[in-house]
Amino acid sequence: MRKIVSLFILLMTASRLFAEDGYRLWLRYDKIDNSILLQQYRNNISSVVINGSSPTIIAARQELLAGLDGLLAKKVPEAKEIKNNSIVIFKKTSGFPETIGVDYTALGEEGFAISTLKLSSKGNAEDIIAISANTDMGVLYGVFYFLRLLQTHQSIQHLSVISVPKIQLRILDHWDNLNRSVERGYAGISIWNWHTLPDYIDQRYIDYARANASIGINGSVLTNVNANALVLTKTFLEKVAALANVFRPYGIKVYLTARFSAPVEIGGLKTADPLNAEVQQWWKKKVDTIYQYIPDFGGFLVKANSEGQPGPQNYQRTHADGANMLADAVAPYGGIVMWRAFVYSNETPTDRFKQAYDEFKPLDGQFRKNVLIQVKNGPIDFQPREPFHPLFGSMPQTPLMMEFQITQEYLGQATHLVYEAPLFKECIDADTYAKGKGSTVAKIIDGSLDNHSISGIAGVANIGNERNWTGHPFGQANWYAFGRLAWDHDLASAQIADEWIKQTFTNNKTFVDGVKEIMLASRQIMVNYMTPLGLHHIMGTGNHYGPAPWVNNVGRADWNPVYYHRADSIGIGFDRTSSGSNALSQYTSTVSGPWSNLKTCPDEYLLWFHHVPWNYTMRSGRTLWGELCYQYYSGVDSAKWMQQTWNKMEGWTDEERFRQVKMLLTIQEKEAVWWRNACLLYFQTFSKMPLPDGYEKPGHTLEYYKGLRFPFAPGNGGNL
Ligand code: BDP
Repeated sequence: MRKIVSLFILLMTASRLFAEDGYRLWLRYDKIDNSILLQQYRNNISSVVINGSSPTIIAARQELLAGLDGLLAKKVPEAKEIKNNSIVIFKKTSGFPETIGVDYTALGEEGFAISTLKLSSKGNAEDIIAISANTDMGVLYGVFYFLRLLQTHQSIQHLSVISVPKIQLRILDHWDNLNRSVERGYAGISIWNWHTLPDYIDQRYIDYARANASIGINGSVLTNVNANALVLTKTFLEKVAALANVFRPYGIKVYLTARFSAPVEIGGLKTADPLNAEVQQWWKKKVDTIYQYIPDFGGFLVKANSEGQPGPQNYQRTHADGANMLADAVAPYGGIVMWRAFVYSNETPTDRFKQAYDEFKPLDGQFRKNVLIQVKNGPIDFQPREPFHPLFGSMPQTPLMMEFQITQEYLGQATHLVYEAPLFKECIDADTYAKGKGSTVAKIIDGSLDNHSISGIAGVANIGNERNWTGHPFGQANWYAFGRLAWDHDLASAQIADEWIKQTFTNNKTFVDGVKEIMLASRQIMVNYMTPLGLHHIMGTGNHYGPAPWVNNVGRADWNPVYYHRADSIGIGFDRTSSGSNALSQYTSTVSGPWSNLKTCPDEYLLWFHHVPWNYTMRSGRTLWGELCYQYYSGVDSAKWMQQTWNKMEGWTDEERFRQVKMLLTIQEKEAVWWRNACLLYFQTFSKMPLPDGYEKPGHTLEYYKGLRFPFAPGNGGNL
């Protein structure tokens, strides 16, 4: 009996060890569970021939062999000689025997080609699959692409793939502090263990690099934009160098945030004035030191004169003065400066919406060639829905870099399933009309509209040290989608979801279809139960968790939800037309025209731009109040639908993640109800109109919702 019990315990432990804990992300490489396909793949892949021995090629080799080993459940031998059904990976210049009909000039530095070929150099025609590129990195990207084909059960016959990234700098911004707290992090603490670096190399650093390379991310800003100058000291640079060494073979450059006052704080100078010669000299020397540690250091990301951060304006200098000083310091090494446009000043009484544009547009043309201005997707702050930022299209002489937020600061944090690709796409596809029709945000950030030689996109990471990296298992999809869109902004949200589900869970059609439906609907569902019709920034102050539209007592006006919704006895919404703040004038007239007119403004942006009477008749025929109620209630109904749809997935995927998601969807539904009730009860104090008939009554009073407190809510600045 005892034997049986211990055998049982042993089996249980073994199954625990192999339980799906989400750590492997979308790189699981489990055996193909379709026997016909498995046989085909096995027939088509008999050996692997690898040309080259650089660290990147070694990484590609390891990935390919491990991937095939898992997916085909057999050891694919590595061979020196090309044979029938070999997979051959090589760099163009590596002396591969034949030209293979690929136009290598089109592939650039990072692109790759995957081609099925008949190789006839040795008499017999041999069928092979060639993964080739101009660079080792291109080869590695090609290997990941090839493995994705297998993981998503695609055919590998007659391959003729050419893939080249549309944007050059594809970067994750970590808002990680040196004490390992993460500003707006909901997945544990920072993955950078500064204390044990540089000697202890956590396997996670390597897997982080693999995951990023698999989706084409090629840069990582390691530290919070609310920067700590200490990271620029030798003690930390040594640690940064250790991470850079891990990332290098995977094509990922390291960047740091530069605290503008560093010359004073760690350099002992009296000023950080960017026009002061000593300050300039200090930064030059600092940069020399950084490059001694990290020869391929990417450059700096800077938040200056925003939310209390120091900057050039402390010395009556402009953002251009500040950015250019740093740009001059990194230029000799090929480094860049990403200078953030997320600035708004307490003293400026104008609408916060307008401030970044007012500040930066006049500086167009004044930045050095190696400066990119990093602009958030919308004018306020990563809301569930924002119109595109008016700076896009307004600074033709300056490369503008996109800043998206992957971490769900305002999107239900790590307990809500919200697939962000539709949010990213909505902004990328928006037409600015800067140079007439077709001047999309995509063409601005990829540099093609104004012929810029550098281009970039950044996503604020949602990664922490939780076993599954992102807290919510579906947070991984947002990391994945960001990378895929950074590589190719033309990809559709549905395709990205499809790929991700198949690699992360299963290729089973019932599961893929059901889950894809949930994912694609999830962003709009969240908008409906949180901030329908263009409401924005009505989340709890500080932690941004849950609804708090009533808050009106925070020090500065534009940190109060009441500043944004402006509800009163007449109506609700922020008048940004010419009779209000006139923020709309920052867009081209083709864009602002329809948005300025209450009749033509799309419902989803309505309260972004108009103060609308409660009894205004909407397109639906309902009053504004009725429509608001309708949207909040349908948001909750849809959250319930998400739960029901997920419940049908039981059995199609592993028990562990099924249960996790099920519990999280329960929280999401509960919080959707909370959002709906709290917001409608509060807005009702202005509208004085009843809930339409047939709607379930709120379970609590407004006072109850106002009284809720969340003392240790995660991701609140430096909170651990
Ligand atoms: C806001 C966050 C704040 C960040 C800031 C920024 O609430 O924690 O520091 O953006 O982007 O979204 O600088």
